[in-house]
Amino acid sequence: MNPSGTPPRALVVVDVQRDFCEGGALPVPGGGACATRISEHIARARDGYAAIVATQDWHIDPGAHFGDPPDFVDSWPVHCVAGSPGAELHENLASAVEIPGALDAIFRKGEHAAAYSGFEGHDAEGVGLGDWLASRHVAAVDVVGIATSACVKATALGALAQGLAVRVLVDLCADLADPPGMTEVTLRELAQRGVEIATASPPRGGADDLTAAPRRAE
Ligand code: VGL
Repeated sequence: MNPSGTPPRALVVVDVQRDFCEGGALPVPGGGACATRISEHIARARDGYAAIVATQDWHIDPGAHFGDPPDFVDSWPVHCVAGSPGAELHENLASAVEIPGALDAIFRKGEHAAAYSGFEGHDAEGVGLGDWLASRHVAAVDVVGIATSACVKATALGALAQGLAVRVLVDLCADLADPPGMTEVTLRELAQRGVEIATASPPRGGADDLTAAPRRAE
């Protein structure tokens, strides 16, 4: 617990990389705007987090994860090649993470096989995300980023498996466009499995879907 009595919470920013945004190799609609909203959230809410970390897809030779042709389920176009411009964090996020101390660590994953969950990643010293958070007594995480139905979902489930309390802030996520309706199915599944679906900004109301219903994350 921290002095305010709430468990230490980390923000986990998943795969906000140029290849997953407009103009990239595997673009997700709204990826660039998602990066901007995450930057704004970091600027506004940084003091409320015990740590802020990011993950990066970082492929060297991920085998069947790269498909020719890809099926967009288990195989994908070549993306996030280690060290390439497309693997860099998106520039709309970079404006926030360049603030000294804004980002506490980066966890890279997927060098030699598909790795959707950030909990399969490791920092520059080889420490995994789960151990890193545990050593800082983090008990809860907010998961945001790209793509909701792929790496955000896997990272949220990975966090649950670590025994963490998990929120997904849906207004700070972007999802693959196909198949239509996938985001809602994903959010329902996550909610059923114990993930809190919330928003960083106050919901505007009106719609009756999951994305309008969640409470604001304090
Ligand atoms: C992702 C598809 C393939 C993601 C990564 O970051 O969500 N999606 N590789």
